Amino acid sequence: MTADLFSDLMDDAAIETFDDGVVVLRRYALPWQQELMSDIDRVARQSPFRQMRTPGGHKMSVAMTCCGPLGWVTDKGGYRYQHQDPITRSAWPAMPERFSELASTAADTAGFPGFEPDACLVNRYQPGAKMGLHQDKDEQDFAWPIVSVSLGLPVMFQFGGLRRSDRPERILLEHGDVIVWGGPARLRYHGVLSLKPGEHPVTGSARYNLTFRKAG
Ligand code: MD3
Ligand code: FE
Repeated sequence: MTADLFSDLMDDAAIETFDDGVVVLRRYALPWQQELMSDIDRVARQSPFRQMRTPGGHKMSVAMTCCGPLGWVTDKGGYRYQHQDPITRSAWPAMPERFSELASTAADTAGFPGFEPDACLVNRYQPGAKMGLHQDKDEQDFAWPIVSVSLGLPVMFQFGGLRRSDRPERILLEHGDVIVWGGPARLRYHGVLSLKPGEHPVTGSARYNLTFRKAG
């Protein structure tokens, strides 16, 4: 992509501050959608998508894989980041350059310069897959934001407060949306409602979500 085309596309991208610490870059990832999809394929050929079990023994409906130096895992030993993929018993796949570039550019745009993620969690939702309300708190330093990239079928996202009992707001996450979750938003409860069946030209019957983290 040329620099001119990039500026033209970015002029059209809408930047909204949705809540304290939440910067929404609607459609921001569209220029990279094909490359992102082939990078996801490459990552998943090395470390396959798998449905992990929670410490309580429930199989998650979302299938996950990771790339970068650290990957997030859950099993009966708990939730944690580690350098090895428990399936391949090797290092996670390297973070594709386009991934880290997109994440740090988005974070910079949102007011978090110097963001260099060391973990990218790749979530794959098939129809019916969902993620209950939770906080992301397995990372070392909550001063760094989390950057999320949505690809494929739209899903209703739930954005709660700092207590599980706070009633969540609903936001539709759509193909290409990039959201930077920092500051006071970083520890808010959030989740994803069940994916409705559909067909997307880029991802078929699935939705993918990339979350970039500075975990270590
Ligand atoms: C708000 N993923 O992987 S992305 C997760 O769509 C996760 O797959 C969802 O929650 C998904 O942990 C939501 C949006 C998101 C990600 C991380 C957050 C919102 C967040 C961390 C703090 C606050
Ligand atoms: Fe989360």
